Amino acid sequence: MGVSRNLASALLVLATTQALPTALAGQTGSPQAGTQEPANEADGQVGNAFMADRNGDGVLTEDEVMPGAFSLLDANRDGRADPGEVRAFLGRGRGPFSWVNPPVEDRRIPGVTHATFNSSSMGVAVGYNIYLPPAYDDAANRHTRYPVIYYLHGGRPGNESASIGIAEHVHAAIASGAVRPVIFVWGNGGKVSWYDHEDSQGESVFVRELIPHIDETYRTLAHRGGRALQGFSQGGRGTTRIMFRYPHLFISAAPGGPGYAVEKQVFENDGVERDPRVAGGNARSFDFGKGNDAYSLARSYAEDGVQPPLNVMIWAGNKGFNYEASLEYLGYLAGLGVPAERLIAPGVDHNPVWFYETHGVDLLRFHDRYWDDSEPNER
Ligand SMILES: [Ca+2]
Ligand SMILES: [Ca+2]
Repeated sequence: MGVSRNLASALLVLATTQALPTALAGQTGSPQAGTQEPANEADGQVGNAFMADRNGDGVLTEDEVMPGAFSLLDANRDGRADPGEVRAFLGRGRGPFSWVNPPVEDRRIPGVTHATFNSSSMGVAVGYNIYLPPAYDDAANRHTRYPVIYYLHGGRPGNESASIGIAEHVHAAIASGAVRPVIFVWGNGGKVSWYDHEDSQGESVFVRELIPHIDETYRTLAHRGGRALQGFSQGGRGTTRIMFRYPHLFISAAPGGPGYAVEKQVFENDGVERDPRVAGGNARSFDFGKGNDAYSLARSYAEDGVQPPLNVMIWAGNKGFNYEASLEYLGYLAGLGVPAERLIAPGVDHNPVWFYETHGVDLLRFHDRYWDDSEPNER
């Protein structure tokens, strides 16, 4: 019925546009979220959400809301979203956009530090989170340099703490010796997340300012052979655009659960994205300019014949709502002659933390295979 469908659509908008994907699996959402909201308003929103409870059993199930992303709502993944989980879901990811979002107090993760740098192009401070491997500060390692993986969060607007929860899985993989110690960085993609649009230069600030800042501030392998890119959902779209536009910057790149259906739409609309997740007359358009989409940029990359080629892997849960579009895009890359691996998590939906729980080591091993220490450092 219409109400349920509208609500499911509304929840999906929240999940996919408000930096929520990781927030709902025990991760950090927007630090402003939830806590300042009047209880009666929250109650009202929970009540509205439960209009989707078609069978009236007091819990929401996947068939009632959010196919392909239900784990974002059902935080303990027992197949039932109870009022507490729905309240937590609705309470996250709101508040105005900010370039600086430290993790909220109770979501801080050992080994992760929040910091800022000053964006010279925008004239504002921009936040990031950074994980340094356990022995980074040991005197014996004072001359050791480490590879860096950059992680592009999902959702809009940007929030560098949105996916901070995967840090514990990164740390576990390093501590167990499954992969070589790396530095892991979470950036803030700006208002439109990882794209340049009007006064929010998410892509350019990441490429031209954050990466140089990290290379200047930490003991990185400051060259292509020591730099990898990864991102999820909206950040998977961003990863794809950035890796194909700047293939000389990264040795490996791994877009996760990317919204390739939207990228295809942008491709077919000469660079204009009309956000299909917002119903009615409120759909917002973004004009990125012709050629600024994952399809056009892949074709340009293929035509340029970049050598050595970028190492690409697309990762996704096969229950995620972007899964089919990811398969279609893999087919498109194959048609272009662009090699790309795939890492598919069976039974996992649109949730990067869940993916990391089951396949994070494999994802990190993908990057681990390609590190190349032989190039000179640029800084
Ligand atoms: Ca129900
Ligand atoms: Ca539950």
